[in-house]
Amino acid sequence: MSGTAQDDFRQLYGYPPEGVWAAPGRVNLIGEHTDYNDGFALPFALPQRTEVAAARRTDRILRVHSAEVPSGAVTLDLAELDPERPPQGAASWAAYPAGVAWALLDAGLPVGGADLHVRSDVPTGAGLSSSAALEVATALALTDLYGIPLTRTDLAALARRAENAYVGVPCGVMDQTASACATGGHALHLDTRSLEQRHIPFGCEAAGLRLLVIDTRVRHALADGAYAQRRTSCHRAAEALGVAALRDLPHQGLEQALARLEDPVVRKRVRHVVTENERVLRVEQLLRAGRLREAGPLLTEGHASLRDDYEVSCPELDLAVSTADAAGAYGSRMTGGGFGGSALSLIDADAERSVTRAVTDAFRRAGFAPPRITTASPSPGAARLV
Ligand code: GAF
Repeated sequence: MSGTAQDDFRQLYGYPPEGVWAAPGRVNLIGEHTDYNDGFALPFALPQRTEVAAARRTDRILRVHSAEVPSGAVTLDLAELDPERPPQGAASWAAYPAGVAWALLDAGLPVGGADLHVRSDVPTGAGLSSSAALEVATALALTDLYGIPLTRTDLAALARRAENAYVGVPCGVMDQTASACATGGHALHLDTRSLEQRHIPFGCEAAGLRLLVIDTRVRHALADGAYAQRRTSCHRAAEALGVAALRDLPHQGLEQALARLEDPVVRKRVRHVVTENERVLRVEQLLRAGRLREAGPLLTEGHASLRDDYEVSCPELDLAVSTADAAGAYGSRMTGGGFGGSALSLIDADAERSVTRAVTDAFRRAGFAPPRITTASPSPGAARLV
């Protein structure tokens, strides 16, 4: 299959889809591991996206097929969707669309059967939110098909619920919100407590800048315990400090708060979250003032905090960041959950080739697999295409 999502749907199911919906992956400019602490994040949508061609069925069957998975369509009965028994093995990818259908039904929304065909150019496991793109595109398709009016913010919350409760990944709401709500040419300032959003103009190209996305090709899996551990230790620290969430610790009183924590590791985790929230606010101000280059050092500072205090980086991410910075980037950092995945780097437009070469050479010298380096510009969020 190599036509459009519409053509592929028709070929696969023998009739045309009713529409095609798309949702992008994201890069988080700054604000990492803050979203499950009620904090701030500043993601933007990637041009890479997941498309879902879909049509209603008259029964209660959900058939899902992915161009990226060779093992064929997965057929599920809506009445039997059970978070205790998500699809397994070769069909495990189907837990994302199935989880969305389950979350809609669990919220009492009148979704029925559907045939879905998925195709995507968002790299998986690269820290660029391929899961959220699939969830949000599916949620948009099903709610549109069945005339269910949801705000984008509610759609994102529902997609996150699918991931938490059905897929079993304890993520925050940043990725789904970026995919559902971002707008082209803007970064999305997200307050993950109030869910308030501000669209901040982020015109790199007009400023003569580029954002490199350096996929280290070290694959991460958020379901692995380390993400959940970080989350738990943040929640315990908030409890010990008598606040609802680490978001409530003011940056100014940080040292006093840290002094009240016995465990030096927990102290580091808390320091990351509190300083990262502050960095988001400072980067937002710089973006608003059109002082994009000055945001660079805050990106690199954020990386150091993720590496040393939050301990979610890896040698490949550290090498990408230090090499890009040494080759003239204004600043660089890992993006997403970490333990692999991608870094981003803010560079002058005319430094694209030299920084790309420097990072590629450094990876070769270190014996790492070649990184995949692309540029990203802030792109539109989810939409119906056809
Ligand atoms: C992953 C999660 F899915 C997000 O919710 C967020 O916590 C991020 O890691 C770290 O900032 O992408």
